[in-house]
Amino acid sequence: MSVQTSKFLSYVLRHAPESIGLTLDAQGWADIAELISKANAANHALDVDTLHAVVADSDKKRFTISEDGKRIRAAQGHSVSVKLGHAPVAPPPILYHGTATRFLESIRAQGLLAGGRQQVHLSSDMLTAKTVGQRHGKPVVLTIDAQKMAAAGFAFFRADNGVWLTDTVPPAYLAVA
Ligand code: HQG
Repeated sequence: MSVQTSKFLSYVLRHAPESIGLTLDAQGWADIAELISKANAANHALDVDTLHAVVADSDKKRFTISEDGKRIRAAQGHSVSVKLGHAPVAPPPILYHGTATRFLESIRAQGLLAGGRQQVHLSSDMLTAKTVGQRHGKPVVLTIDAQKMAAAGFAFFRADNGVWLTDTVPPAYLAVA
């Protein structure tokens, strides 16, 4: 039940708010009361306790509740255009990206591209990257020389849940871990 609700929230808050007639603000926030009423109207049973339980149980802290408790947004993963509003931060020297081996050739040629999402998603630890890569097939972990990228002027952002975001990673900064 809660996995189903988590997937539903990810879908609505990252990819298709319009599927239930919801509008996100520029920073990706949705009004919780409106989300609940529109979800129910679209036949997705949701109440405030379930929503809070799903947010609290999310292993990757996928959702953020605003300080006033009235709004919710996906921490990262958006395909809809949002400006999360994070200031650029200095990254750790090395970041990791998990992908599938079948993408390697293309990644070596083009670097990491955001594809369907707004930005490239990176992890500060290898294990998380491996798990992310497994979603796509036989996993391979890439290291990103984030320190060198930052020195060259590339901006890095940290999502509400600690996932690192950047616009693109050129091939020169990538290596297989
Ligand atoms: C690959 C999940 C070919 C890229 C995760 C990845 C993350 C290229 C795939 C978040 C490429 C895109 C995002 C290129 C990149 N040629 N393939 N030039 N550049 N790719 O799902 O990073 O569990 O959009 O390596 O944990 O896998 O949903 O991105 O394999 O944090 O909360 O194109 O989503 O979070 O796949 O995952 P995705 P991702 P949740």
